[in-house]
Amino acid sequence: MIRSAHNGDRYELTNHAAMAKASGFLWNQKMMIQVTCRGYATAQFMQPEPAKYVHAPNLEAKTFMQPEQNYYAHHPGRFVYVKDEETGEIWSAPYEPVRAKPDRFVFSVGKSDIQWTVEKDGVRVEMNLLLPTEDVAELWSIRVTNISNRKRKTSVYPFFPFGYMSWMNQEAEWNEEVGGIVASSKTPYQKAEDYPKTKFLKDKTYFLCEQAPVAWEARQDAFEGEGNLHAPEALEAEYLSNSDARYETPTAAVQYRAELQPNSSEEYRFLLGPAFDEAEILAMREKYLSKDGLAQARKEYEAYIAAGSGCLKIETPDKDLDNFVNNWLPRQVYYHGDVNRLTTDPQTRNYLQDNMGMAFIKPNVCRDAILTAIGQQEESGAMPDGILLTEGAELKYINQIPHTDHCVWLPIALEIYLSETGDYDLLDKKVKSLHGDTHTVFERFSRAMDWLLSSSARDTRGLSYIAQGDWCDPMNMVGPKGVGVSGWLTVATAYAVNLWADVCEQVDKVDTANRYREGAKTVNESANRYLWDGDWFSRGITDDGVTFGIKDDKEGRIWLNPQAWSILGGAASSEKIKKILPQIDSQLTTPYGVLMFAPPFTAMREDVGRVTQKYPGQGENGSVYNHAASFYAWAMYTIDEADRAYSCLRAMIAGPDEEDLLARGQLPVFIPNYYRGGWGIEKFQRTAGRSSQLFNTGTVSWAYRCIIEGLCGLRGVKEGLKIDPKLPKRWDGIKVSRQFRGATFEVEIKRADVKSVEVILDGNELDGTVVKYVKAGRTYRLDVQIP
Ligand code: CEZ
Repeated sequence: MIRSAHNGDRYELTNHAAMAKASGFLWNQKMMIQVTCRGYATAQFMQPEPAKYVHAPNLEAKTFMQPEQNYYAHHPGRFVYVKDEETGEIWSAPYEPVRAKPDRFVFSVGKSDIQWTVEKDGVRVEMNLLLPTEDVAELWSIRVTNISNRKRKTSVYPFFPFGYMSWMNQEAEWNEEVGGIVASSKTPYQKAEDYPKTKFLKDKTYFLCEQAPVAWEARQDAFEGEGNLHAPEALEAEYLSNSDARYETPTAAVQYRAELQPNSSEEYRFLLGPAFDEAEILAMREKYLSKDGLAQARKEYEAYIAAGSGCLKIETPDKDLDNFVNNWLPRQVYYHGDVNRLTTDPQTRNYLQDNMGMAFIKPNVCRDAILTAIGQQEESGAMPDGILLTEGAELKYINQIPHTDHCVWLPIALEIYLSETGDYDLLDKKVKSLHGDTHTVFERFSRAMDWLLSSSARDTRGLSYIAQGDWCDPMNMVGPKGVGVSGWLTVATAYAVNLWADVCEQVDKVDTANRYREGAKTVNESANRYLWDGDWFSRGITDDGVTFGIKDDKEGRIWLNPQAWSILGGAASSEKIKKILPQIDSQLTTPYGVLMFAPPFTAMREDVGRVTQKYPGQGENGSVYNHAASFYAWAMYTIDEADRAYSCLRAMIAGPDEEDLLARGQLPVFIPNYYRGGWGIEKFQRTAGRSSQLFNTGTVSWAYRCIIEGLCGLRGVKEGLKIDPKLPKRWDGIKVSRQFRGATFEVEIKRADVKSVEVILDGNELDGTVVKYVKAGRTYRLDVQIP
């Protein structure tokens, strides 16, 4: 049903029904599109705020991408109807809207394109979607082949509905000038002051055809008639009716007559996208709408994607892991770092984590992001809720709700960047903030850590205030009065401050380092005094002084984050870790990964907040929230718990066995933000493991880091590359190729009868486990023996 193809470059799904929401996604810096195997699509572009060029048929609220997005017959999609002109029978590719059972179905997700091959009754339709690298448009080629042994007379109707574009103004028609259907609209607004903002928006949507069709339909009603999308009335006639849409729902359907000899085919090319005016549409046609234009775009886009291939190739006993890590994981990291989830005001924590992964792909992007972030540091040293990326951008949605954790992510991102590059000069760079004050990077980080340790951020017990949320966005009612504290943020503060102390030490500021270590120590003492619940750390203490995430709680009893981060930050002693880990094993570990907490809430807890109102097992309410799981995996690597780390990471990847894939309903081409929890609870068992299908997630930077620095143990330190692999016990060895500071490391890691890690570098025994003075351009051959 699912197989990897082309050396892992593609994943193919050969069943149209088993995983209806299985999807692939493509992006460039200006747009992204997610398409399901059955042809439904969700696309967005930036102008500069996210906008749509095709719409649902009803008025849509502006919102972020939805988990487990639902699809329905009229959901935007890209389809091709085929009519047999002799029998009158119709079907559609990829599968929707007609839902006629195909004789053969292949949905093939590539790294730089998405393809379908669908066969029915002796006709094959191949659809191919590509994106340009710099522009906003979908580049489609559709090939129809006669695979029967007789001559076939068919009509082929690409159908790309535009949806309800605007309640103020919308129309569509065939435009001879540009050679396609063009819909025009006015982005609705009400305030006069919004007029200038809408004036230059790309309010046209075009569907351009390389070859002129024999007929077209620009009005959705005329296309459907008294039929519906399963059997549009327009297809009963010899020709589509050439109807325009005048303040009627616009659509794009065109008709070609294909008379095909056995084994012969016709190929058609199309462009779909938004534009400001006709001139822009013509320019797009000129640039892309030809065989050569598409071929050129393909080459460029492949090169763009290849630039994000990352720094690691592995060969392990787990081939499916290899495939994911070598092909798909860096791609997803690259997506995050390159487009910041298509927002103009990413949450500060997302921005820093999405970009920290770029340290492994394009380190300069990470560097710039760190500078951009601290360029928006408040004068108090605190970090804002979101980072503004374009002129005129504003803090929106969740960024208007005060969260207190943003400073924590600074040293985390910096640590990864410095390990990877050794670029300590960054610390001396002066950064003028948008508030007008100037400090060096070093000073700015110190100020952020000072803020975390200050009485603005901590109560008299030394615990960190939560306000209306920490890492957990919807934990909004623990501390709105300004009293409640976050157990996670407390131990995370210690982690951040300790990381920063390490950096201080690396640049020989020993006194400063000691001062911060002392700060972290007092934080950890507070955590141990007020948050330890006997076998694990609690999640926090509410405005009214109620400690939660404790043994006595029936719901939300044990939370993963306080455990993982108390290990990272040093609050958890080794005795405590010995108590914590078995609790995580028994209460939080499921076949689909490690839960964010358990049991899920089934009713509102007004002193915890919105998180408890999410559906049990969904989102932050006790799912396998992979971002939280990835923190835990990293924590496990830092204490040599290689098996726990590996199983936690492995569970983030759907498959390989069929049962698992079906439960998740997702192709292993990305890690979703969650898999549903509720495993082992009767009511939720059926849906446990189901993927959110959302590929926006802070997980991937951490997961990639876990593989590189943890599993493979090839981690940068100031002097060079430190070798300390942490393979699962049942593995005898792996091979790794790692790019690091411009050099290539070919590494073979094997179990041997040794007491500690031993490294042979180019045939000679290495003194210690750090390869120093790494020279860019050189290839190093390492033979590593591990106990
Ligand atoms: O958003 C994520 C945030 O982008 O949730 C994480 C948080 O750390 C990330 O910064 C955990 O809370 O507001 C909400 O209810 C949500 O929690 C979502 O917006 C959530 C989604 O996963 C976004 O895709």
